[in-house]
Amino acid sequence: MTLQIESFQEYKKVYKESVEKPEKFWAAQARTFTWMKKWDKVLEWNFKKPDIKWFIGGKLNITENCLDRHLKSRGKQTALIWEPNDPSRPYQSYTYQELYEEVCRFANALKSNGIKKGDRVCFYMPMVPELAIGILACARIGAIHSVVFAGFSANALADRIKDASCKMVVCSDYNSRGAKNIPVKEIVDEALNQGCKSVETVIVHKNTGGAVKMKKNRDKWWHDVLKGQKKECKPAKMDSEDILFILYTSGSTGTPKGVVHTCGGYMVYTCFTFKNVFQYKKGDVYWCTADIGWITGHSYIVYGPLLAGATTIMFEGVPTYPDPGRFWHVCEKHRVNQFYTAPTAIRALMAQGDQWPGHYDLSSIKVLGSVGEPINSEAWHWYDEKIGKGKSPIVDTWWQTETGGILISPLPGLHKLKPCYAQLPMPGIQPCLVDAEGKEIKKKEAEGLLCIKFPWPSMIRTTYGDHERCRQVYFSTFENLYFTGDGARRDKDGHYRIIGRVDDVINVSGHRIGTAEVENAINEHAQVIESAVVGFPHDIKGQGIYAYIITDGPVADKEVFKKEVNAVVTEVIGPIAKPDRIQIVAGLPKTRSGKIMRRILRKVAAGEADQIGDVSTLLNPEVVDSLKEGQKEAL
Ligand code: 7RM
Repeated sequence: MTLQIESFQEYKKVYKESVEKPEKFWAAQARTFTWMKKWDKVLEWNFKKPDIKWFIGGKLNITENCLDRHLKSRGKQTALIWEPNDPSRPYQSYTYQELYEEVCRFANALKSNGIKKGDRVCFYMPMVPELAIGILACARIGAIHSVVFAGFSANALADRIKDASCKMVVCSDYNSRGAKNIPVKEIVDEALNQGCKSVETVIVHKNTGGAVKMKKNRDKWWHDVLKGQKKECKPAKMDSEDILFILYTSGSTGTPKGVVHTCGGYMVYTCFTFKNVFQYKKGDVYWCTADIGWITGHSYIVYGPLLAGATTIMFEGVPTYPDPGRFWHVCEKHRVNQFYTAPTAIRALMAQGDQWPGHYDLSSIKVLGSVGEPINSEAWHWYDEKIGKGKSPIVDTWWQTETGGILISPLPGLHKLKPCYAQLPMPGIQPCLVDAEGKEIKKKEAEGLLCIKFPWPSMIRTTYGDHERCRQVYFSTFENLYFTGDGARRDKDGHYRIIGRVDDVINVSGHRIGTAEVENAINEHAQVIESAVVGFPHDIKGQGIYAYIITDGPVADKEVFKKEVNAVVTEVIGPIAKPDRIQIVAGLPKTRSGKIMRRILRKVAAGEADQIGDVSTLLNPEVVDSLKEGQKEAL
């Protein structure tokens, strides 16, 4: 098993070693896994190209490490607990032996349906056990999974299927989330009608049992393809640098990009960080409330916990259904020891009152985690007092889709906590702050752009089908550094506090949304001439979406217009990208070279127009006053 650090002293020692001799450090971690063939060389890297390779020449299968490896020692231990949306339905659980068998059966079904090593399989599913089984089955046979969050629209799904040329889509009939029933299969059909020529087969998991149309020779039921499949499936021999999965994420420009993670490094890093950040001990029950549609679900519901032989919970529902006590009810019911969620959920539940956690026995909780966005002080303290009862350390974990695993986080019980700080780098992680020119700020106490100087095993390798984009977005801003897109502050003890994105990415309820994507969607509305989207502070969501829109004439009914804009955004991207506020404007502040001055738009949206300062260099300084006026009546 990978190293579990047990004291702050040890952390300091291990960190020092990991930075002085990274290859030795990571080789020692990697050695604790099952390899079909040992690697020849630990690391080769070049941030210019970029070209990053870990455990070169090594052969492995991540599922052999998630499943087979545990069968002897914990075959009867629960691997996965599934808690359904409807609390009156029974929960399900799978032992390691059972999960192993289910994964093998579906892996065989994939093979029977023409899926081979290297093929891309898209998953568009709710949080049901079959989603975890499905992606592990892909990994078992060397197929590449691309999970698309089931809240995205048919349009967004089609774009992602096409970008990765997926050969198969796995979905469910319907998705029940809270009181809603979402016709998942119908959305898939709509997406596939948009020219997804690569898709040969659609496998449909019967979730709610509602009626769906099945297309002949293309659509098959999950339970049918499993018929007669063997409970054993030889794991494919994968190279360390073969692709494990693609996961799409938003950036400041253009369409979402497919972040690529590879087998060897991702395995070593997610297991190592899971064990250390959550201080997981044998027998503990761990729950991460994320959706597998995001990286947090990939790394810390499925791979990290299973690699570490943990018991991991998968939750189908939402925090407020049937009432705002649901999370705490689940914690009590399964005696959860580590609980990992997002600040937006904490704020939403905090707003419902202290009585909800008060109804439940939360004494099993040992560690609390936060991820996805900066956690504000009020939420941190509520989480600490009302959920952790002042005795469960909070780990504020900072990382990204691109980093594959947690890079900066306190280690619970080891580090002295500093509220709202992600604190210190994990072993092997070398963060730095740079100024706008890319010069490293050596002074300890500083604020700057967060970069990473040295590779770590689970870092992004490329953006699928477009390596140049990967270079340009992450490795070209500053020479020889990985640029995170985040700004951060560092205190005199070297602890980091993440401030947030410095690019045109908005973090809405912990979800990354590119302003350009939302603008493109809004511009699809027939009456829209131009739009500009910025983030603004939002009490629950962290950031909300604020859209400035120029229309081709007066808008007759503003409420109808707002509904139409929301509808078009929902259609192009999905409901998560709907603007919270819309301001119809006559013009946008522009520089003489025609660039929109987003800084001004952000200030107006935040109601801080008094801080705008000098606007005389603008091409059209007169619009600023009318923007300020209009903000008060924004829809
Ligand atoms: C894991 C995940 C990444 C962006 C990242 C940050 C923000 C994530 C924290 C955070 C402050 C944190 N992946 N972010 N964690 N900001 N404190 N603990 O969220 O790719 O979807 O988003 O999220 O801006 O760049 S992600």
